[in-house]
Amino acid sequence: MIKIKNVQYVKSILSANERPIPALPEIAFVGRSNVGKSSLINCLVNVKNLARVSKQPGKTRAINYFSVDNRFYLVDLPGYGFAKVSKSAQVDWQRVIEAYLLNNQQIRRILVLIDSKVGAKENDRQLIEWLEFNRAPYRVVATKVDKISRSERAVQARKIREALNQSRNEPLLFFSAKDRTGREELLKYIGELLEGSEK
Ligand SMILES: Nc1nc2c(ncn2[C@@H]2O[C@H](COP(=O)(O)OP(=O)(O)OP(=O)(O)O)[C@@H](O)[C@H]2O)c(=O)[nH]1
Ligand SMILES: [Mg+2]
Repeated sequence: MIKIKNVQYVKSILSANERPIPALPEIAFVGRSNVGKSSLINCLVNVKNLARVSKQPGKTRAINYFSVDNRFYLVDLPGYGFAKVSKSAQVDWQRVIEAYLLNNQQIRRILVLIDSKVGAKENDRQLIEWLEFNRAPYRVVATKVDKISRSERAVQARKIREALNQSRNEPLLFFSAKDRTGREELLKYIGELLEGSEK
């Protein structure tokens, strides 16, 4: 498991060519608005208000970079699928996200967050399909797992995999920023990703 000592907000960008220097490995967080991306990042690094959390969906509008021990970046992407946002703004966001995700050699993993209780929606399925098509490395993290019972986990995991057309043994990580379920597992996973890439 990686130890995190110093975390800093680096910058917010709207286009891929503004990515921070130095280039470091990047772990990206993507998912629907309100799914808990910013909360997960705060929980992971143990800093309360690092990434902004909001009750208003659509809060994170730019791509936010956080540097961890000058070793790698956690990247908080804007959420998609928020109904109150105009169609043209949705398309803009999609462009921003896709441009970031494509042709980025620094990305070690794209963590696709899906709400444990709500499950995967059509736009989640489209994102996964797009990631697969582009051979982008991703893994699904089911968030807010404190909202469902232990026995519901397996049921929800099956539903999410089905909705995303994934195989039954596709790994899925459960996480809760509220009770910190899955935090150590995710830190361990990120540690493995970084080790693999630093060799
Ligand atoms: N119960 C519960 N609530 C959570 C959890 N994580 C986040 N929330 C709540 O969900 C809401 C949205 O959380 P955010 O972290 O802002 O979600 P986001 O994905 O960053 O949202 P956008 O920036 O709008 O895309 C907030 O009210 C959080 O308090 C969790 O693990 N459990
Ligand atoms: Mg956010």
